[in-house]
Amino acid sequence: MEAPEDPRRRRVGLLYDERMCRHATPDGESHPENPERIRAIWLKLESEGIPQRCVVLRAKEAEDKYIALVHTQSHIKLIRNISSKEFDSQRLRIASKFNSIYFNKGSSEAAYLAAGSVVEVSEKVAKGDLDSAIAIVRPPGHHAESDEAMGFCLFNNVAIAANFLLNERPELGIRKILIVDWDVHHGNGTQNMFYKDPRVLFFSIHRFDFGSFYPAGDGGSYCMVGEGAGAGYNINVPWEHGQCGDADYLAVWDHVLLPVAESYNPDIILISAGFDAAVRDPLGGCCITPYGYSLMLKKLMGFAQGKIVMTLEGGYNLNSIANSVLACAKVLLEEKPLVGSIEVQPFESTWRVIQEVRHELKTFWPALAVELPQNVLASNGRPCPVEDAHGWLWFKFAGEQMYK
Ligand code: Q9C
Ligand code: ZN
Repeated sequence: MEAPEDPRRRRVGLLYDERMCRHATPDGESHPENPERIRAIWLKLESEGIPQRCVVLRAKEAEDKYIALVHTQSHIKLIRNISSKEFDSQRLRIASKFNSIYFNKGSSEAAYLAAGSVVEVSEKVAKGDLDSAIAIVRPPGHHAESDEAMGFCLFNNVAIAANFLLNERPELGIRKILIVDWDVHHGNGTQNMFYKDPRVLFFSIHRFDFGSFYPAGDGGSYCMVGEGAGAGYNINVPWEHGQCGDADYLAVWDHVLLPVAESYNPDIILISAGFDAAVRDPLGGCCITPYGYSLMLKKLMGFAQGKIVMTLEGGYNLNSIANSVLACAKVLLEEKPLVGSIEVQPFESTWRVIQEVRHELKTFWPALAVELPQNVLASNGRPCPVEDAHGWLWFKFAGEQMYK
């Protein structure tokens, strides 16, 4: 006989589906956003016995009427048809018209599955059938604009799910959604879709490098606070440079995100969980450890009665993303205590950015109006360990030459 289920045990949804691996470059050229990403994550979770402790779900295609809540008909039609035979000869040319996009015969199905999966798990968490969930999906979504594929993203998976909960399932009582986008890139698509909407508080923390980091331009600036009824409900934390890690992210959690989350009191939290700010990511140049991600997640579990949906966005080092997702899964399963330590101090630039963001948003969020204590500001910039091509460890200050 099976042991009775522990009623205190947290029900964590885990969604993975091999069909999302069929979206790949058309001629087998290598690409950072490739099928091995989600396979590596799934294999790691399996090797650690995580699926047995979760509610495992298969992907389900999104319905056009839900995608249409955030995307235009012409965009939906393009993504629906791009993999059909009639498009065989045109696919390359069409992809080349977009910024950082490829298509193949598996792209349409994968895009519909990724969006549908996030809708599915979000509905289950909103209902209370699940406490929380992780959707291991691709292609990613947060760069996709309402009428445009962009930055490896076809449909904006998280935005579709947020709109679905607000507009299609009002009986579930989800009135306020906090989206936390910790992918290393700015979530331009999601920002634009909810810019005037106070029902969605969009928070993005990303490399900005004064507007030169992808997707580049002013969109990711802290000045972008939302508009009309949505003023104050868009928060950007733009890093000035790479090398940001656990200490920097957690300082922003403590001094920006958590005070705002406390005041906003969201009904559910959707995380645009890219892992390209992880240590050793080839695109991000930041250094969050699995322990850092687990703390960032743990600190969010105090809100929205722990209703959290994590959706994969970017993340391009297979080991880093697998270990990071594993650490997050353990947090959602409430395997405790967390073990680890943060050895370094935030950069000086981190305190500067935190103060700029707090200043920009304090009229909307009184919790941000108090001056930061002088002792937190006194800490100095610190070096960050980086590995070179030969596996040598060097230490580097942001914006400086490497030295041993
Ligand atoms: N000079 C995500 O992480 N880089 N997308 C293009 C062109 C594109 C990242 C560089 C990076 C897209 C979901
Ligand atoms: Zn990214």
